Amino acid sequence: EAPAVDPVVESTAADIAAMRIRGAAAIADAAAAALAIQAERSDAVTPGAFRTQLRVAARTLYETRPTAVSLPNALRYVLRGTDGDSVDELRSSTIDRAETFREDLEDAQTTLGKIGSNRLRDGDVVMTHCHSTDALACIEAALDDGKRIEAIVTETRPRKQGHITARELREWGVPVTLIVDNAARRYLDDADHVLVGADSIAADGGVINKIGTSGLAVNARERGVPVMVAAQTIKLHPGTMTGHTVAIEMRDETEVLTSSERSEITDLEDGDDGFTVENPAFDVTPPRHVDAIVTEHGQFPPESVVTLMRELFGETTTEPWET
Ligand code: RUB
Repeated sequence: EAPAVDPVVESTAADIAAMRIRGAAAIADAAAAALAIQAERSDAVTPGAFRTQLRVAARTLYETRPTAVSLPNALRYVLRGTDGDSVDELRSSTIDRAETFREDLEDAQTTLGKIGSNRLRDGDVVMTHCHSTDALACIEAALDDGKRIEAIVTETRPRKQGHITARELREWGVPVTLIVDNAARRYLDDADHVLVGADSIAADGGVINKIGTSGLAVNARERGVPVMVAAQTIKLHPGTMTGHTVAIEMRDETEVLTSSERSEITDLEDGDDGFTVENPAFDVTPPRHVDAIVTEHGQFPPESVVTLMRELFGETTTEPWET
């Protein structure tokens, strides 16, 4: 008999897959919260059944989106810390662990924001891409220090997360110029920084973030504009220390073109083998195009994040939801 996964776990997984919950930090936070609800409402009568339910719930959440490592990092943190000889003990330790994770996530972002804000001077213009809560935390801390900041915000096709960034910045009173992604190079002349977040950071310092980040970083380097990546350590990808690469999520073509747009291009009834739409959600920016990775433990040149990863992760073993 299949173990009961709580409906909240199912709906959280569906929300992550459909991007109603999106952005690496928000995904991790929602996954931890869902595990706590699974624990709270579990009908398991034995510790073994409880653990099995929790593992199945974790796997359901894990299988939603492949690129942001904050998701498996969150699941691992909660599952590895769950401890007890009875269902009640397991229940309360899971809930505590999830709560600690969520509090740490918020604290890390606040600390990171203060550290990152040191790179921003009064009057600076910051170009952003996509919507990153870690990146916005740096701007918020700079504003709290009384610095005046302006922003150039890329629209971020195809899902237009730039609109979320623009709205948040406007709520803080930051003057915003919204541009299409293809205008970024032209507007880099007006920018003092490129500031983005990350879904994963690889051991070699490669930054996996919203599609278009790597091109923006190359252009910024050519224009002499420093590229700053705001990423709390939950974005560090432990598997890359042993040579694994980060899977880039490919999303549905309907995000790129409607069915009527498709039929204007090709109207073959049985489909057209010669026409394909590709929609990668993320890309990899090589470390040489990144000036600094800002974490809650300080700022690092990308090539040195591996040292931090060794300190934080040590040896990695099998995943708790794979047993
Ligand atoms: C979101 C994205 C963000 C990172 C960091 O992509 O690329 O830059 O997730 O966000 P999507 P945060 O919209 O496809 O999820 O700093 O909030 O974790």
